[in-house]
Amino acid sequence: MGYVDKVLEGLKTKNAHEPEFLQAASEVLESLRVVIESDRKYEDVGLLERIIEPERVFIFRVPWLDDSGRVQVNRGFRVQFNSAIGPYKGGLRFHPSVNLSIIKFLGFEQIFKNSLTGQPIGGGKGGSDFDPKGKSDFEVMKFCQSFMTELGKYIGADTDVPAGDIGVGGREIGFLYGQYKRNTGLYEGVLTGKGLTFGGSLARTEATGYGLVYCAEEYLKSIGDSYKGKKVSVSGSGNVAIFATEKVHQLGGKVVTMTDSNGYVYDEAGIDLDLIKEIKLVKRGRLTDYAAARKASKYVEVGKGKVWDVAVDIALPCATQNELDLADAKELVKNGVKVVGEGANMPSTQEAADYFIEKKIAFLPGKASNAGGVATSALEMSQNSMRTSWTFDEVDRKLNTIMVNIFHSIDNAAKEYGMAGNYVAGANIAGFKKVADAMMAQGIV
Ligand code: NDP
Ligand code: 2IT
Repeated sequence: MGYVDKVLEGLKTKNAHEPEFLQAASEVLESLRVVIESDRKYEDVGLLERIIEPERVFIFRVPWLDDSGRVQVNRGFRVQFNSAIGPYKGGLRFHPSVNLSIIKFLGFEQIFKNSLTGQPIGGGKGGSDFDPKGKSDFEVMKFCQSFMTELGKYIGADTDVPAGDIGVGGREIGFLYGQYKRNTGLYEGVLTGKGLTFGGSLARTEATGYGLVYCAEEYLKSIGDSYKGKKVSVSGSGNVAIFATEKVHQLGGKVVTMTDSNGYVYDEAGIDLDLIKEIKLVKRGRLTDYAAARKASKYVEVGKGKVWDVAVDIALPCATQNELDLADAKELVKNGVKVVGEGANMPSTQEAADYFIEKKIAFLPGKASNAGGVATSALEMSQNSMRTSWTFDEVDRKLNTIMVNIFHSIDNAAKEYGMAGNYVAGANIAGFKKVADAMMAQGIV
């Protein structure tokens, strides 16, 4: 049995109860086969066994008082996965579905994503099964304070720097930052995605969505094409979805869909961004509110059809893991999709991703195409360390350059290993090599 198969077998036995982590780790190991099996040096130092094991995992109790004075208890997580190339870096997710498997899959993906950005950041992720939906601002604050009182023991500007993810935006980062400062007395860049008045970077809010669109734009340029006149579907209606839509519109394309966990809207004239921002970012409302305000749009409830049934040139899944399965991929391809760019983390199932690649669709995997968010977080860390702040245009230009470089590094890695156009393999290989080199140079740790 080859080295990769041996490690895969151990992975499955040890993590049988962690399906999302198994999915993410198996995909990476499978596509590293060509690299690993051509050189014994990785096996000699047990590199794969080490890279699939987090350096450290924290699981903790988060007690807080709700508005009626009742005690609520949630579970908190932080996975410090890999610090070979820099301090742990990765978001916090607050969603009722959060468990160890989901945080480990996200932390594992983050190692390779962060490596692809070209910046000195290791991989980590955290979060809680707390659901911010339907909670008052005070409840969210009390939860965040309790969460940080525990998490704060394990993080720091030079050790582990969390940020946002699903359910964690500017409001939550503000509360978390306030409590960290209060508990430690340190005014340091321990979180990214901070408010602009206390160390946040311009363009961090927009960065993941913009970066996704820049990455796909570079692919389009490579075939002499652009967004002009393209019809685009977006899923999700949160941070990533909104700013991906904004950038597509700026570049001449038209986004016609958005989703939330209750359904999707189809707006033939193009999503009205001012309206969606007002509903989602200000009122914390639902897409049903959008449909009610835009009579010309169509609303389809969950269970009565999927957003991937809509015929488009480009699809940008920006909601959550495994939201696009093989049947959806077949429908998209049948209807003529040419590019699929993942804004979310692992939104396509393995079967869907394989199908896109088989059908020669330009499939840009999340760990490359959504790396603009964390890359701009690293730019925020740099600005904090230098005690300076760059203009929006400066940060946006750097983000654009990073995404262009990411596209070419995954494209080149795929070509180098005889898999031209397979950006999944390209991203895994290019991301892995830098981390593996650093781990080997640092000895068996
Ligand atoms: P938000 O919380 O801002 O938005 C999430 C959106 O996805 C909402 O519209 C939400 O709908 C929908 N959604 C979430 N979970 C589910 C679910 N289980 N089923 C159906 N819909 C769901 O999060 P972000 O926009 O920040 O994150 C979206 C994705 O992008 C995630 O996969 C995240 O990991 C990834 N990502 C985020 C980055 C960032 O910088 N924020 C960076 C890189 C990747 P509803 O309101 O109904 O829950
Ligand atoms: O998945 C991701 O890359 C994020 N949620 C952003 C992480 C970060 O540290 O900015």
